[in-house]
Amino acid sequence: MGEAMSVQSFAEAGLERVPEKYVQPERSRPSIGGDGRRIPVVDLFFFDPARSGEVREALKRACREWGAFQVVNHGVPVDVIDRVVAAGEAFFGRTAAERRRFSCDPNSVASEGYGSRLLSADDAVLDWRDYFNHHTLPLARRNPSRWPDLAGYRAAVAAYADAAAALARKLLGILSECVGLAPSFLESAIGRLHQNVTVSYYPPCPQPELALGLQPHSDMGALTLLLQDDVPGLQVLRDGNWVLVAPLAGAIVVLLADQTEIITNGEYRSGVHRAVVNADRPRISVAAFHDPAKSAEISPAAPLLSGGSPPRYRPVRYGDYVSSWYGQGPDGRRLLDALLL
Ligand SMILES: O=C(O)CCC(=O)C(=O)O
Repeated sequence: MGEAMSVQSFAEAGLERVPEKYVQPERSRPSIGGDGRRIPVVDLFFFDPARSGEVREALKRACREWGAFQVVNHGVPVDVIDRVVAAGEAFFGRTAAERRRFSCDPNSVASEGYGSRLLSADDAVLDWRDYFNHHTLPLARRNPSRWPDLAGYRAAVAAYADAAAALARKLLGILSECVGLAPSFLESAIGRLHQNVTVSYYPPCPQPELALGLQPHSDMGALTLLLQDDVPGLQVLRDGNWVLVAPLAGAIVVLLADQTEIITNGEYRSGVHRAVVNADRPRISVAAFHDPAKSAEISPAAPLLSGGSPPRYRPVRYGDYVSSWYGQGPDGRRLLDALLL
């Protein structure tokens, strides 16, 4: 992994203090926040057409107010979820030498494989997290021979990637309708769906009050589906308060990402989130990011614009947006705000 040590190897060495590179400035340190609110849990009723009215109402509210919600009865089989989480546990349960066989290229952003350090800036505070990033869609990007050769691992990641993409497509269809667009609008605006599946591993942290598992950010692409195990850690920002997303067995967290906010001209918000860590138990999450092609030109949907509703965001080529995200990194502001008109 280049010069970077994995966070897991610090944790396994029994460090009593967090190394300086992982200490957040005071203003960014985690708080046991929250104002009693909880992110919405939306029952999708397995997409039963007889329940579509109430599902749409609940989704619309969640997308406008939070940009983040959990879904249940979503149609992704429990064993597909359990197997991908177990695959992550199996990989991070291997020795450091075995994990390092799959190290990603530390000099190329979002490269495939095992890594720890996301940002290129030398002065960035580091996240208390290791990860394994898989390229899963389009299928031409999917090469399971680059993934760990543990029993069942590759099949588990591929099965989850396919199920997550099917759910993401269904959600994009309903979310289009909820904002008054044709069901195919969001997916067509995104173009060929690109998907990465990232398993994050947050080792126990000796000083969890000083570090973050993942710094605050909104996701760059269109829509993220996130699985978390039973260890709490994900927090979503709402009106200046960090709200913990309590793990709910079998549920999937949906995070709207920046391009969806642009296309819906701000009708929907992208969800700002972060991960906090704890001193006692490792935590695993599995994020399936659904993104536009780098060549896609993203702009507010024409049917949503009128004299009284002018565009609120400048158009952007998705590849340029990604480059500036990695160039700048999460710094407490949303990159998206730079496109506001
Ligand atoms: O682990 C989590 O709960 C958050 C993961 C996440 O935000 C990400 O992978 O971008």
